[in-house]
Amino acid sequence: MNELSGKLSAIEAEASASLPSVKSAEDLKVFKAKYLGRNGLVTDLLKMLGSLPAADKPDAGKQINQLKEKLLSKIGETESKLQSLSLDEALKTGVDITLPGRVFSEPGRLHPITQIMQKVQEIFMGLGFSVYEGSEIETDYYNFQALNMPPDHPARDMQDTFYVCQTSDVRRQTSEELLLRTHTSPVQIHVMKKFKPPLRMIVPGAVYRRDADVTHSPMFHQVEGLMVGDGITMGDLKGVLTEFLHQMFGAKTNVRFRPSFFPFTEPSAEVDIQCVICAGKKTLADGSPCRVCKQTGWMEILGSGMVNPKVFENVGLDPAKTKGFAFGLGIERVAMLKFGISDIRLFFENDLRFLGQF
Ligand code: FA5
Repeated sequence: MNELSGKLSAIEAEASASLPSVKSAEDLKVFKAKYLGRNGLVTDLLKMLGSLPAADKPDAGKQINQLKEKLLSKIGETESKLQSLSLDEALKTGVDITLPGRVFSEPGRLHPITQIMQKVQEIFMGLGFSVYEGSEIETDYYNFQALNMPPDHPARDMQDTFYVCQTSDVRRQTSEELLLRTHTSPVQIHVMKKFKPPLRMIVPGAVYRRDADVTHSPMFHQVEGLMVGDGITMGDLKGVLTEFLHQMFGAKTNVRFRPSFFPFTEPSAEVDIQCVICAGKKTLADGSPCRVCKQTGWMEILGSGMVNPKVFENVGLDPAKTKGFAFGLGIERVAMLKFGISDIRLFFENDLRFLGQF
């Protein structure tokens, strides 16, 4: 037993003497292995326990384990010291703790179509227009008939329609076609049936048509406009729409009104602004033809006209006394021109590299 006590004291003294030379994690690993590793000095003593007389075993085991505990505690202390030293060292040699933390998620933002929709509403609200909303599923009556497009009217072909189903009203013994609205104009009818003039309103919303190419999408957004009251003329229509387009695209933007046809307005005009992709030159800088304006130098942006007297009759207003103008604006077209986008499909592909630019 005396011999064991001597050995333990010698090991402890040697370990205490060599600890100050432990300067790194690697040194500490070597130190630990020397005393407590599989063939370490303390481990060897524990292995020898079995060969001692039974009476000596408990005391010997106790002494060896006490030394083991002491060494483990010294190793733990040294480990924490080394960690704080290495942090101090790193701070001295170039870690800038004032740098902001790493940002792992990009902030969200509004879709470009939503941004343009909001801007359009802001401009018209500034001109005294109120905002109304309508249903995306409509009856044939509101989408076509009340707007002066009876079932066999050829103008229906201009808006190739997605039909939903037939609805039947058992009490009245009628059935009616339901469809995805092809334009926001049916909301004009709902509003004029419900509220008396004077009216100054816009209707933003999604509309649907069987249409698909670089400037046409099967689902797109329109903003309908309606101004009804005493003595409203085509001059008011031109004034309001020109003011809107100048606020949207800049005061110097060229705007043109072209005679057109819509069954629900008479006379009617389509409104174009100069193509911003080719700046009205019809070809791009590399000489290739401008696909967006189809080499016309202009881009159609909205349809408009004086409300057809037949529409006033359909909503129970006297066409002799009531005058007004209406318009329908394509939001994707405005966004394409405003941001210089040549393919409408980019808005709906949800590619974050594209959307992140707005
Ligand atoms: C209409 O939808 C009429 N309701 C507009 C109107 C309202 C005229 C009130 C007179 C009075 P049009 O089919 O031209 O008209 O469509 C209006 C605008 O929607 C177009 O100028 C165009 O900018 C946009 N547009 C039409 N079809 C598509 C499509 N498939 N994809 C994207 N934009 C479209």
